[in-house]
Amino acid sequence: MKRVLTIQDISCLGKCSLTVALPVISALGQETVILPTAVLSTHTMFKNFTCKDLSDQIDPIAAHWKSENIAFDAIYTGYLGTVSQIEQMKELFTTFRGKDTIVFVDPVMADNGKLYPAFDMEYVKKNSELCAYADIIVPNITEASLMTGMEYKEEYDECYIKELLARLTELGSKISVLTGVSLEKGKTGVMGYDKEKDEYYIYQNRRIDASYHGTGDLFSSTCIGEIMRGKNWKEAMQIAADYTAHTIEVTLQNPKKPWYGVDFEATLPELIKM
Ligand code: PXL
Repeated sequence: MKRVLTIQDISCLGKCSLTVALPVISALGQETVILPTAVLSTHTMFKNFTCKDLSDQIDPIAAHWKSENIAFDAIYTGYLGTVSQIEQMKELFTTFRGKDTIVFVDPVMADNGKLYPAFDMEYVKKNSELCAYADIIVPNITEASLMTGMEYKEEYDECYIKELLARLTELGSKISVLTGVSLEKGKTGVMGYDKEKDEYYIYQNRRIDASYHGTGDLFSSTCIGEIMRGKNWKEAMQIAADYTAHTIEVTLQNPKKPWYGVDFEATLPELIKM
């Protein structure tokens, strides 16, 4: 069993960030250590959510783990709240990165051409700095265009995606993966680039016309869980893309489907067998 540290917020209700990462990575058979960065009543797509910042807990928790000689096979960061928390992540990566530790950064901050509430261009700049510390980054097209300064497009071709990947790679990670890439009508998926091998990977599956919060977190958690189960990054991306699409489809069949997140609880048993 591998040990994964995942660092993101707890949205008490909302099916995203830690309430997805912990069950998914655990279900994939890996020890999942959590470091909550904030506690919110819900994710930020609800109105009037509460938020308690936990930045002051990060350094003492990390110091305690260090004193216990705790090591991690992977460190996976998702939604973080502030610029100074990103600075804390850089330090934490440096402290806990062993020879074989995989650092996986999902620079969660934007979608559909727009930054999430509470984030600004300074936050974007910090997130692009954090990508330099990563082995694998998994931004969506909005996040990638913000971090690289390239124009955000809803209609594009493979050339545009390759250019985005090239510019993302310049930020410094070994493998850059763009999510939500639609290269054929009716399809969507991922395209990645491995700098060391100079190798591209495209995976497209069926496109489902529904947009749900937390699906990026479901994708990333599945990826890191599968990598820990021994899959290479390309196999992991494919499984994660298929699993996320399938979970959206299952959610759409639920007559009481919640608007705020997907029913991954219903599909987890299938993931385990995948
Ligand atoms: O799923 C990403 C996410 C995580 N955490 C919080 C969010 C969001 C997206 O909006 O608001 C608090």
